Amino acid sequence: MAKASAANSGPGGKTGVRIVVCGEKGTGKSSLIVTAAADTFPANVPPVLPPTRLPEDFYPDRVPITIIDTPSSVEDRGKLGEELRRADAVVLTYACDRPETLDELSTFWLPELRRLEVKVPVIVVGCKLDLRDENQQVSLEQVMMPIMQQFREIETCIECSALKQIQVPEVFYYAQKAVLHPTGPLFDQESQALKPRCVRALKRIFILCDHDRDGALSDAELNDFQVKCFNSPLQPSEIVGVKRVVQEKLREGVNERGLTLAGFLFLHALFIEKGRLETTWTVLRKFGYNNDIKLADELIPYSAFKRAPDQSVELTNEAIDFLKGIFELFDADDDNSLRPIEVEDLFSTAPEWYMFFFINIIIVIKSFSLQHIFSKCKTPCSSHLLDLIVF
Ligand SMILES: Nc1nc2c(ncn2[C@@H]2O[C@H](COP(=O)(O)OP(=O)(O)OP(=O)(O)O)[C@@H](O)[C@H]2O)c(=O)[nH]1
Ligand SMILES: [Mg+2]
Repeated sequence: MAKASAANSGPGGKTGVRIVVCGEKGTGKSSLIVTAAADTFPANVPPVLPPTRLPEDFYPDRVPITIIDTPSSVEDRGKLGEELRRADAVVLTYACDRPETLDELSTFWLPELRRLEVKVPVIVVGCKLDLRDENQQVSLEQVMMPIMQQFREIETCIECSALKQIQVPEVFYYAQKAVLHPTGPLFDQESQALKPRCVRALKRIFILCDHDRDGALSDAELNDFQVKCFNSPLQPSEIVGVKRVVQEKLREGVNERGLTLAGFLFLHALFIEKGRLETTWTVLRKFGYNNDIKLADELIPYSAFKRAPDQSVELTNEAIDFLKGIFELFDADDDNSLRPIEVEDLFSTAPEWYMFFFINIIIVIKSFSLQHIFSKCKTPCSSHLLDLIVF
């Protein structure tokens, strides 16, 4: 049963997206919803529509959307709050022909969402674009930039006209996209940089794709990566194009062996900056990461192997060769030992608890000599320690 529903779910396991539309009275909320769903501008709309469903084939992500219209009267604020608390995303409207409704976004609506602790992406929508004063010289970007800087929860802003059917489907597309491919876990808006957990995950993916472990993705490795994530190969000219874009902005992003880790991370930051978050999310999800950028439990190896008192554990030659290879790879200064910074690098792609676990072992090893540890293994507590080391 659980498997069947997982198969029917969209990116990140979502089976539906609930978008709540709110904003000042008469800004065009209900007309926008009807026009999006029915593809025609309604002559008359009731003040508040019943929930409107957009079928799963409405947008490419194939996740059905439920749009909730809301009342704008002050008496109905309780109902509005209830709906907002159940929202996956909020569409917040103003009217392009009434500048005061834009001002009210920062004086009332956005602070109100914060007060209600609605922590979902907000799409600001300027309705009735057809009525905008043509002499108005300021661009949407100029108007919205300071508001977006103050209220980072605004995912995007867009102007539309339900009457002229301009950019109406886009409104709910962006809202759905903000839910299915959220910015928050990937990118820090304040510092304009990838978040540490995202960097760690991408670094692990890079290492997994760098089959010959030469610190760069060759054209063939890039192509394998592309096929794995997007089911289609890259044309040679596309590979050249990708590398050129990276190299132009970040010289060390490409070397004679291919795309470096710095280049790979840069490329993802660029996708996110350009609003192509679905690209980075597709990559992360293909490699088993969930919406919190944590690896799915079944991908984390866990051995329930228990040693009987008269049994011992030995690594196979293949395991030893593999570990030696890894050791040499991370022994950047070739001094046959891993300095703390090299150890940190070695475990930087592991889940947090893994890292904690290994760093603790290393601390123990550093504070005892190995012989000391083995001599102590006769006590139950230290025998557990030996298990950890063997693991
Ligand atoms: N010119 C123009 N008029 C629009 C557009 N969208 C809505 N309107 C008109 O604006 C008025 C208000 O539209 P509604 O859709 O009822 O707005 P609302 O925000 O739902 O209003 P309340 O529910 O009363 O808060 C109606 O007369 C609509 O016909 C548009 O894109 N262009
Ligand atoms: Mg209405």
